[in-house]
Order: sequence, then C-alpha cells, then structure tokens
Amino acid sequence: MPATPQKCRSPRVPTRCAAQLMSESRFRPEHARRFAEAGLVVVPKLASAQRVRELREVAQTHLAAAVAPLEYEADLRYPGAPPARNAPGGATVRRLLQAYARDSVFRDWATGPEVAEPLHHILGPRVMLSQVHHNCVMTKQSRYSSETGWHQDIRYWSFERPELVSLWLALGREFPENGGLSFLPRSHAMEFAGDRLDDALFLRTGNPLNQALINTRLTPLLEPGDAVFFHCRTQHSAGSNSTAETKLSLVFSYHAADNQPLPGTRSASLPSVAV
Ligand SMILES: O=C(O)CCC(=O)C(=O)O
Repeated sequence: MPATPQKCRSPRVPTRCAAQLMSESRFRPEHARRFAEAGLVVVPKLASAQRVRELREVAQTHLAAAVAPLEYEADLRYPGAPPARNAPGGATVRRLLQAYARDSVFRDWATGPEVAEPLHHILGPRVMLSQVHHNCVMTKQSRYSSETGWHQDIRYWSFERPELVSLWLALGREFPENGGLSFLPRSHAMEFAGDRLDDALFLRTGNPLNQALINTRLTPLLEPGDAVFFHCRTQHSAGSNSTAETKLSLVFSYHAADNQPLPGTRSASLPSVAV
C-alpha cells in the first residue's frame, strides 16, 4: 500500500518523520501492529466533521463558563504557567476534567464504535475506559499556557500491567506553535534508568542519551478529527501555545478488563467503564 504524504515536522530539530506511523482514514489491523512497534499511531479523520463540531461546541461552552471540575495552569506550575491562581493569568484553565461525566457527546465518543474498534484491535476484546486518568478536554490557551516536559503517563498510574492506551482527538488543528504533542517513537519499549529522569520523572534534557533520543522526535500535524493512539509508556511532550487561538483536544485512556487498577491507589478511585 503506498505511503500517505508525510505530515510531521519539528521547528527545533530535524525530525525523523516515520510515514509508517501515519495511517489512512480508517483503523486497520496493521495499525495495531504499528502501534505495537512504535508506541503510537496516528489515524486521520477518526472523527467526522459533524462529531468534531458537536464535541468542540460543548468544550467551548464549558470552557467559557468555567464549568467545574477544572485544572488550572497555575495548579501545575509547569514552565510558562502563572505562579498562582491569583497571579495575572491565574484563571487560565488547563483541563476540563471528568469529560465522561460532563456531557453525553463526550460519553458517546469515548465509548462509540469509531473508538471501540481500534481499541479492540490494540487491547483485546474487553476494553475499559478509565475515569481517573486523562478523561478530559486538554486546552492550550494563547496566553499563559505552559510547556510539558518529556514524560511517560504511566509514571503516576497504578495498574497490574503498564499497558494502557490513550486516545488523543484533535478538535482543531495541532502543530508545534500551538503546543501540538511530540512523541519519541519506540520509547514505550525502552527502560529509563534513574539518572535519566528528574525528581518528577521527566526526562533530563541535558543527558546525552536522552538528547540523542529526543532528536528522533515525531510531531504529528493534526487536523480536526485526527486521532493519536499512544501507549502509556511512550515518551511525549508539548510546548506552549504562541498562536492567538485556543487549542482543544479530547483525551481518554483505556485498559484491558484483565488489567485492573491496583486496589487502594488513585487509579482505582473511580470505576472504569466498559467500551
Ligand atoms: O498538552 C500538554 O501540555 C501535555 C499533555 C500530556 O502530556 C498528557 O495529557 O499526557
């Protein structure tokens, strides 16, 4: 099958843009194999234009009205974030939390057929949505948005096996200048010894091994409705948003039914939902 045109770039370093990570318009079994190899796969147009419009409208309404529960940029204090909620820009929302419980449009997407089919290929016949991890609309606002360093999501998650999949859906265009995600392909299968990580378990960018790896970064350019499936061990990062428009992405995480959250941990604090 001919490769689709490459659609990746990085403004900072030459990017190895792996065409094999970009799929055609529908998820197929080979995409699951690519996911297994690279720790991520991009699926263009997973959501229809109508679906994106509905999701985006609810997200924008909830953001404008600051509908709780919310996470603020100031809460995390990543580089570029306001230092406190009462500082200038302190009311900048980072995430609309608990998307699944917010509105039926989010629920329908998170458990609908466009999502379930790929997840069954990747995770097996019994897939569960975690209400604890991601389960949010991720925003990058034009002022006061922050940078997220290289990390693996599993670092703070507690499951029987580190085998979760996150589904990132672009509700608008995503590219480096508005804080689009970058990934390190194949990092899901790598081990990171202690001195390669800082105290918060972000990759130390000054470490030569890390630097060589970071040079392999892939930054998919996403159109509305494009999706990225990525492994919970895949290293990823994002810059701040230097454009005038807020970036909105819908993110859910999934696990197999036989890979349960560990009892008593935060990961087990809300019931997962069958997909
Ligand atoms: O958009 C960002 O700043 C980072 C998002 C991220 O890394 C995540 O949700 O796991």
